[in-house]
Amino acid sequence: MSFKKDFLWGAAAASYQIEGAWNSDGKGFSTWDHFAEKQGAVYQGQTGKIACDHYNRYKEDVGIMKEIGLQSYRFSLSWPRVIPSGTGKINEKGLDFYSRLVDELLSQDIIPFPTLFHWDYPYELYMKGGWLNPDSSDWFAEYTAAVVEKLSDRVDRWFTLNEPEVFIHMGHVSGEHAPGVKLQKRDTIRMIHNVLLSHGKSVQAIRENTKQPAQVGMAPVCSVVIPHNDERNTVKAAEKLMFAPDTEENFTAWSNSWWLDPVFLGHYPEESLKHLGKYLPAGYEKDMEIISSPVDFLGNNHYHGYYVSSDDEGNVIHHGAPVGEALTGFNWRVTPEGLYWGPKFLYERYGKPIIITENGLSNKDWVSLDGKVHDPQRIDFTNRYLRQYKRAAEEGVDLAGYFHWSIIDNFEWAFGYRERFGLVHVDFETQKRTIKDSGYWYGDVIRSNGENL
Ligand code: GCO
Repeated sequence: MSFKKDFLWGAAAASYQIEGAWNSDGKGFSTWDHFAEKQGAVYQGQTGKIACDHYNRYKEDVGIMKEIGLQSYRFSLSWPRVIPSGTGKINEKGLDFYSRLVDELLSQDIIPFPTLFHWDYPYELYMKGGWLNPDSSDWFAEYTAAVVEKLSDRVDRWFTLNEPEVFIHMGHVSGEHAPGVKLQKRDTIRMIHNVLLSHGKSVQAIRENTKQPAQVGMAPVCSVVIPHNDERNTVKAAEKLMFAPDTEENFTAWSNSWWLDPVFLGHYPEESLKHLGKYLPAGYEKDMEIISSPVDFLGNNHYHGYYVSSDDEGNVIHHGAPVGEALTGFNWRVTPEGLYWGPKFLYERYGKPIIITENGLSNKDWVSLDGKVHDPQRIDFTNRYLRQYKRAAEEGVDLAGYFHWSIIDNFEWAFGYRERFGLVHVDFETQKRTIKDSGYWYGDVIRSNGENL
């Protein structure tokens, strides 16, 4: 046995990417509703207005999850569906959708594992400065409390934020995602601090409002640096680079240590503060205790990493893609060792159980003449990554779960419906679902608790 007996096997999705019903039953406008209106922002002008129509088809979709054999479903709630203006009046119909979804999951013995925020931010709050506003963390805590009050009699585990590195960098630095702004370094660092504070206040709101003991964590990207060989110098160089301090010149919003040290160690990385501390809000130190409110696990959304080695003098050597290497539908590299080294390095630094909250690939899937969707690439990709993850488990890394991205083909942000990540195929003209070969294969992995890998 390599994965623990209580290891949790699931699959993930997110509100804006699958729900549709963009303005139904009192839902408020989100920054992704807004961004998708912008000419050229999304592939072929596609939007999440309908998506997989999961808002209306959730019972069918939960039935498919049951047929596959999922133990848990990681979904996100649309903040403006719950509180249309972001703060203040709750939209009971919107909150009721998630209550019904939770009931349906539990009726099928599937554990609900919600993420409170997966990028569809209330437009009305964006108009008030969004995450830059000093009140933004209180807004998020208020929303968290409303959701936990409603669902925590049946939900006992939560993620606060999904990939804050992405919604800050791509949403507010490069502008490729909603809300599509391009902030300067000072504003970005201020915004990151407010997001970290939002996470901390959300953890506290969960602890204060839950109706039963609950587990809480966050689901960041955690960019992974992979040793090109097992030599000691190389491993040390890769781990050092994965948590490298930030400087004035190299700061990006992707920094693992800048994001995770405050949450898990209670402080920003000292070396980085020498360069970037001047951009933090005056008195930021008083927030660090809230930011580092104890959590129960660390999520890691891993798709691909990059390889490095070290020469005898400790100089880092970057190993680029070999000619003709395997690539996914998105032209992402296939780097399965990342699901060994990433969890290992993260566990050694932060000491919290690891959950792979996303892992998967987009693939050029279609329904074959036999009516099935044959996706051997997804099976082979997932087999390779899970074997590496299993290796980490066998070596004692505390692994609590794995969520495949995604349960269903969905709206892939700026690429619309071009990229198919699902274990289940969707015909977006008819909304017909077809479980892919990988979905059936994954069910066998779950039933064997990974022993058949
Ligand atoms: C992310 C998001 C998902 C994406 C998936 C594929 O990690 O970017 O959490 O919403 O759809 O990762 O890019």
